[in-house]
Amino acid sequence: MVEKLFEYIEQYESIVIARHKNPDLDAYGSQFGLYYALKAQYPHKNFYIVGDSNSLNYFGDFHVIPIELRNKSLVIILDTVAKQMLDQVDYLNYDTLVLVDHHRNDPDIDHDLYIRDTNASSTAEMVAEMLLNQNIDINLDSAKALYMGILGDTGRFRFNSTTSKTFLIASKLLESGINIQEIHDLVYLESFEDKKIKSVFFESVELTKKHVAYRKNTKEFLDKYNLNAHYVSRGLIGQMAGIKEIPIWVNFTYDPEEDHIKCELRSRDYEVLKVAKKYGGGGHLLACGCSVDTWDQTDLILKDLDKLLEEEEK
Ligand SMILES: [Mn+2]
Repeated sequence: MVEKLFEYIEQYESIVIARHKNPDLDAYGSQFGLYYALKAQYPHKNFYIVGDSNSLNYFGDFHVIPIELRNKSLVIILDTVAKQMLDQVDYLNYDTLVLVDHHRNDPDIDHDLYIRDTNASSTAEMVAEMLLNQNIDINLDSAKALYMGILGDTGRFRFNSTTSKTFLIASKLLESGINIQEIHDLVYLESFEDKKIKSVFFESVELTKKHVAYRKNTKEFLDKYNLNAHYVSRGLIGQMAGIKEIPIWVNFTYDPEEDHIKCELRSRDYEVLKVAKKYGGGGHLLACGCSVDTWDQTDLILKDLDKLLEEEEK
C-alpha cells in the first residue's frame, strides 16, 4: 500500500498535502514532515501544503492554490478520514486521493488508497516509518516536525499508544540532529497567564458519583478570560489527567463559532469511545470527542460514563 502511494508520488507533478482542520501537533507534524522530506527528494515536483492555522503553528505558512491545480493533483490527506474534519475543497478536488491515518473511524471520503495503522501512536509516526522504509532522507526540518507530531499524540511518550516502534522511530529522528531541549521549550514552556487560567479551570472541576471528572466551560468563562473554544477544549483537558481517583475525565466547551458544545473524553483504562460514538463522535478508544447541542445532553453523557464505570469496574 505504501509502495502504491510512492508510485503515485512518482507519477504526479503536483502534490497537495492536507490534514484536518484545527490542526494539532500530529496534523501539523505529519504534514510538514512529509512535505520537507518529499520536497528534498523530488526537487522538480511541486508540493503544496494547505489548511488553516492556529496557536500550535510552530511550523510555517500554507499555500493557497487554485481549484484547477487541485483537480489535476495527487492529494494526500493526513490524520483524518472524516469529511467533517476537512474543508470540502480538500476531499472533492483531486485527481487521485490518498488517506493516511491512525484513527479507528471508517472513511466517509471517496479515495483511491487508504493507508491505515491503528497501532501507530500518531500519523507522524506512520509518515516517518514510510519515509524510512522507502529510504527517503529525513532531513532536519522533516525530523523536527515528525518528532513534534509524535510528542503531541503520545503526550511526550507517556500514553499507552506509545510502542517500541514509536521509540525506534524517535531514535531515527534523533539521528537527523534534532535538538530535543529546543523542541520542548518551543512547545511546552507556558506563560504566567496561561498557568493562572489553568488554576481557575481546575478550581471548578466537578465529580460525578462514580468519579468522572468534568468541567463545563460556558460562553461566560471563555469571554471573561478571552479564550478560544478550541484551546479550552483540547488544551485544558489535560489538567484533569493523572489523578488517582479519577478514571474518566471530560471537558465540555461551548463553541460560539459552531454554536454547539464540544465534548472531549479521556480515560486511562475505560473505552470511552463507545460513549463518544453514541453521540456521533469518534477518535481513539481512550481519547475521543463528540459535539452536542445542549448542556442537558452533556449530563446524559456523564450518566453514560457513570454507567460504563458501573458495568466495567476494574
Ligand atoms: Mn493524530
